[in-house]
Order: sequence, then C-alpha cells, then structure tokens
Amino acid sequence: MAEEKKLFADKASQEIYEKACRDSINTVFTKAAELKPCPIGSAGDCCKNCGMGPCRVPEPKTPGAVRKLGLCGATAETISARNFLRMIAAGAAAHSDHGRAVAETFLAAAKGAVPGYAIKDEQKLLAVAMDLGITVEGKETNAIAIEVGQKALALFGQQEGEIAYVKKAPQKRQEIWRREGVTPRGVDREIVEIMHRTHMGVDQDYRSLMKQGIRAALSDGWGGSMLATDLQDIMFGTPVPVYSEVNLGVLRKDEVNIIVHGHEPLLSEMIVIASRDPQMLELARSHGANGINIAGICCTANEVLMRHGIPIAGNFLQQELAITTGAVEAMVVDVQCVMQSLQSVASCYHTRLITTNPKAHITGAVRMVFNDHDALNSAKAIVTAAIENFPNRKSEVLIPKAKSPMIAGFSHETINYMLGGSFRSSYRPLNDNIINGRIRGIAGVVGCNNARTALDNNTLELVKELIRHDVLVLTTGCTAIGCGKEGLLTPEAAREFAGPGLAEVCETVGIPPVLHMGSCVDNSRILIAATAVVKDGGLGNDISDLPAAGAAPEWMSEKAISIGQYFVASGVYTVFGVTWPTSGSKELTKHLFEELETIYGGRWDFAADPKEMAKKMIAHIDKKRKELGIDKARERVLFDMADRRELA
Ligand code: NFS
Repeated sequence: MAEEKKLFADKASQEIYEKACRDSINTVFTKAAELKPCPIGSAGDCCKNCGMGPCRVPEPKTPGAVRKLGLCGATAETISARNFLRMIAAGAAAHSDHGRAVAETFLAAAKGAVPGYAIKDEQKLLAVAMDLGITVEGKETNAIAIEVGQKALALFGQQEGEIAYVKKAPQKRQEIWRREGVTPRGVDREIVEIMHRTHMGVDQDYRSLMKQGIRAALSDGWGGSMLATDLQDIMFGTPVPVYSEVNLGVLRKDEVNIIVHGHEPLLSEMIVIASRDPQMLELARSHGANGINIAGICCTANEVLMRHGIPIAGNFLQQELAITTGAVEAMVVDVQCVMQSLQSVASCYHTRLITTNPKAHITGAVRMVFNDHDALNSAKAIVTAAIENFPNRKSEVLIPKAKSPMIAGFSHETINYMLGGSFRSSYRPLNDNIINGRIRGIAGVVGCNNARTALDNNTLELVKELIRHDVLVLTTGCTAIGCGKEGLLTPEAAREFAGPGLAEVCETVGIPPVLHMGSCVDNSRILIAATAVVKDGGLGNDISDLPAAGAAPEWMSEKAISIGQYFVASGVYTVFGVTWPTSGSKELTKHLFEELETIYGGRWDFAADPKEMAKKMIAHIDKKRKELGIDKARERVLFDMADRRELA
C-alpha cells in the first residue's frame, strides 16, 4: 500500500485508485511508494556507457574531499552532459519516428495507395509545400502532395545543410543558430551524432556536447515534430475549436468502451471511423451493448480530441486506472508512454490489451498489427474484438461520475482566425492586448504526469497562478488533459480563475484562459504561435524578446527534455519541476541555467514548488515587459480596471 499522502488532484482517480487497492492491483502509485529513485542516477552522476562501469561519481559528502572521476577520467560534468544528451536523443527519436510514420503514410496517401487516407486540408498542403520550397503553380493537388511527402521523408535523413523548416523561425533566431553553428541537419543524423559523441572517449567537453544536444533538439522541434503536426493536419484536418469531455467519467456502463492510448493518430483515426460504421454498431447491439464509446489516453487522446471531439478518459497516470474501472473492453496501444504493467492490470479484469505497432510488443498482450494499406479493415478487426469482449465483463464495474466539459482545437491557424476573423486573420489583437497590458504575457505549460508527485497538482497550481496574474496559458500533452479535468479549458474558467485583464480579453474573444493546442508533437504549434507574435510586430524581433515563458511542472519523459532543449534554444525561459537530471553537476547546471541565456536568450531553470515556479515565470515575463518598455502600460490598464470595478 502507498503511504498516506495526496496522490491525485481529481476525485475520479482517487475513487478508482481505492478500487485498485481493494482489487489488490499493483499500480504505479503503489510501486512508487516502495521503489525510490536512485539518488546518484537521478542527479546525472552515474555513467554506464562502457563495460568498466557503471561509474558513480556523486558529490563527496565530506567538505573539501576530492570528487571521484570515472575510470576513464570522465568528470561529473561530462558524465552528466552525456546522460542529458542521450535523453534528448531518445526524446527526439520518439517524436521524429512518429513524424516519419506519418510522412510514409502521407506519401502513400498522396499516391492513392492507402485507401481511407486523403488530403483533407488543401490550404495547409499549399502552405507546407511552400515552406518546403516546392513550387505549386500549375500543379494538381495530388502532385503537390507527392512532392511534399517525398521532401518530408527526405528531411528526416538530410545529411548536409540546414533543414527547410528552420526558415520558419524569426530571422534573428536563425542568425543566432548560424552564429553558434547549431542550425540542424536532418534529425536522424543529429541523433546518431549524439550517440557517437557520447560513446566512451569521444566528446569530453560539456559545452561542446550541449551544442550537439541543441542541434538534435532543434531538428526535433523545428523538424520531425513540426512535420508530424503539419502532415497530420493535412491528412486529418487542421484542428478548430471543438467541445468534448474529460476524465474517467466519460466511460459508459452500457456501451462497448475502447480506449486508444499512445501517440500516432494513423490507427486511432480509423478506429473512430470504424466505430461509427452501422455494421459495427449492429454487432455491438447484438452483443448487448447500446453503442461503441471511444475514449483516449495520453497524446493519441489529444489527437482524436482535437480533430473529432472524442472524449478523453485520462492522462498518463490514469492508464492503469481506466482498466481498473472494469468497464474497458479493449485498450488499443501503439507507441510511447504505454506502461508494461497494463497487461498485468488487464489480466485482473476482462480488458483486452491490444498492441498494434510493429515497433512495440508487450509480452502477454493480444497482437493485432495495424496495416495502413488496409487501415479500415485493421480498425474494424480491433473494434470487433472489443465488441466480442463486452459480454465478458466479470468484476464490479465502477465508472466515476467525475468528468468535465472542455473546448480544445486551438491550432495556430485557429488562434489566428479567432483573433482576427477570416478576412483579416492575424495575431494583432493578441499583440495589442499584450502591449496594453491586459494580457501580461504568454506561458506554454506542457508535459507529463510523474508518479513522484501528486497527479496534476503542480500543474494546476501553476496554471491557476499564471492565469490569475493575467498570463495566457498555451498547453499540450498530459498537462492539457489535467487542465481539462479541472475545468480550465472552458471560456467560463476565465471569469472564475483569470485576472481581470485576461478575463476581459477571453470574454471578448470567447476563448478559455488556457488554450489546448494538441499533443506533444504539437508543441511545434507553440513555436509557430510565438513566431507569429514576433512577426506581427511591437514585441521585439525574436522569440527571446517576448514576455513569455515555458514550463513542464510534472515532466517524466525523455521527450520532455528534447522539448525543453528546443524551447530554450529558441529563446524561451523554461522551468521544469519534480526533478532535475543534471543536479549532481554544478558546473553543467550553471551552463544550462545561466550561461545559455547569454548565448540564446533562453535558459533552463528548475522549481519543485509550483508557486515558486509561477513566481519565476512571472518575474521573467515582467523583465521582458520592462525591456520592451511596456511595463507602464500594464499598470495603467489595471488601474483602470480597478477603477471601473469600484465605480460599478
Ligand atoms: Ni508527452 Fe504524450 Fe503524456 Fe508526457 Fe507521454 S503522453 S508525448 S510524454 S506522458 S505528456
């Protein structure tokens, strides 16, 4: 049993966790209470990159004692930097391999080789084609799509020269990257170079290592991830505001519940279509169910939410709990953030855990590999397996009442349109409201849940503190899901939680104070939004000039480290919570927390306490407002607001 401390910010999770304890399920929460993180490894002070080690080189406890080196002489700085880079490599690889899978299907779709997939957003196709340097005049849509698919695929393995998407960044940013020699080539090459440089006896200077970390991270953020987002938008539609619901309460007692969990929307899009097929619905009825309910977990959830309004059952730490309800006929998983424990939890209930991706097997799970050349039939086979499992519900079914309404779908294109209208879409009103001080600044709050801290707790405290201080929050990933559960993704939340300036803007435009921009590859949308703000003018010439900050209060995935690194290198002050993976090396941490700012205008920081994190971010935003000379405007407008309230 886990020790008695608060584990969840939401009631539904608590309720099902108690059921898990009653059912003797060994969840991530019980394991976290029993298995503590290794203090040396978590600080970055352990090198296992060769067979002479692992060499552990923690800071000596006795003052003045000489710190140990690795057997090869590697210093704590080198060891810590290598570990950090390998996290970036794994994170960038995960995002970008997802992007590659999308690009492969995209190209096949453009050639008409994969029935069921098509070009949905022609306007975005043209925009992406031009970004990739393709001439579009006089060409048919499909011919353009084929060229886009080919160029996109080639971009992953680009050996020499800058990747095309770098040109989407503000001019000044591109110049900084060129000056520092970190403008990336293709993501495959940059990741391989990380693995080479961090091999025993290669790059042994943490500054040099960290530059390679930046190259690889940039090739993810402005490369692999951005391509994933763009190509998915073209194939499945660019998100527009959509209403849905979130939390375990979206499961239905009388319907076949299918959970799609993981990251790539290629299959889940098809499952959504299959679940609406009259034949499938008839089959469900013949098995005693009143319908088929699709719900998501993790970023697959965000993908199908953004484009179809499919409800979300929960975020990362709720995956085992969803099965524990006893109401899930099938959990369909592909890649990333899928716990191996799911199979043992599923085996205690009737749930079929179905693995679908050629790259990801789970021992004991049902294997139904997804074939994108016969996508709809692949999806129908999975839905059928779930339906046939409906009569097998055995244990007590407990679906919590808790679920919250939310509005998602805030792509960059949608924000542009909502602010400016279809004839003059622009970020101008946003910039004006930042300049006049109604909006103090912008924060990107993203990332995971982490079993070392109460689920969603830090996220919600941080986000509420930010919007209370008139900071507009952009969110993605599991953080967005956490915000949804708390009701922060509704326009009404502005009145309840936001400061007067932000609330006024949200009410005028009709948007929530926290904008859900999608999955974690969609953090690229935040880069594009920040660039759009720069390009609209009045707030400096670069992302690093903006009154903006980033945070991942409950990160756990290596992907988060890659994301953080590309945000920092793009000029964003970025704060992480829970734990800091280089904390054992003071010099390296100083490089990341201080020195990088003098080079890139952005830097890393750490704060375990969400209030402290908010304070740091707001202080950074205010510093930027001062540098832009717009600090006084805010005082004026807020005085006016207070005045007006008094009069009322
Ligand atoms: Ni992002 Fe999305 Fe969630 Fe973290 Fe995992 S699902 S890709 S890594 S846990 S936010």
